Amino acid sequence: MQLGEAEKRALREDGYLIVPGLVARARVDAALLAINGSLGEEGIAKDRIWTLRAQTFCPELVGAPPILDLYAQTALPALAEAALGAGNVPPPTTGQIALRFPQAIAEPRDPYPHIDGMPGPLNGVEPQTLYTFTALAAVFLSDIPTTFRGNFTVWPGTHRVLEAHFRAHGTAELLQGFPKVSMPPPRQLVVQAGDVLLAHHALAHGAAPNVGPHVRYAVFFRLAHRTHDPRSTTSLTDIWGEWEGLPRPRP
Ligand SMILES: O=C(O)CCC(=O)C(=O)O
Repeated sequence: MQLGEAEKRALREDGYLIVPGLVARARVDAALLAINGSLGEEGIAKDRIWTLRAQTFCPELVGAPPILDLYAQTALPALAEAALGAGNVPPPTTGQIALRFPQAIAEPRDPYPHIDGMPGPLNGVEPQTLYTFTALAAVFLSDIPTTFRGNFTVWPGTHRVLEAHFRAHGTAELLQGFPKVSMPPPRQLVVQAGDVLLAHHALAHGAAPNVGPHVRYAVFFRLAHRTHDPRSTTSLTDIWGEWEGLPRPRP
């Protein structure tokens, strides 16, 4: 697979790309069957709901074929390698099952931004450490036709804003929270089941509240270039170093 100029531009400038319909309906349904089957069998422990939300629902499924096949048996590896370079993307061994349940909120607001791997009380990242990777890939399992339906929400271009900030101030601030930088308006992504997102790890994002009638289903894969060290912050201060499929922007 080759990225077209518009796709390269979207990744470079906005920090993300959506590929409509990359995953076939049968694979979406196989994943939904596994997830809904697990919810029916295992239920959700009420006292763990915020941890499951921060980490993954249905933890027993994260390495199971219906989840991993959303990556391995689709064109996602080809897409990832088109962006990060051929042979550079070890297949993920787990996929995060991200469900966003409906909430009765009268005046829903945009979510707060974050980048993954900042330490938090529930997300499994140890205090005083950062966990970095290269690219976030999402497979959407639900149609999200409008805003405030648990939409994956991005702040376009913030991977570049953050790179400039981290170059000037270092990355240690991330141990305390998301840096105060100038942010563009958020964009709640409207997608269909089977659409795929590929985003830079340093792109600010969040999950919008879901005030619709249906659960929002998605699976996230965290992809690291084969040379990536998850404890290194180089990929935050040199955001294109691991994206070998994209020409480096001119300084
Ligand atoms: O569920 C979503 O749409 C966003 C999830 C998220 O922000 C994350 O897992 O880091």
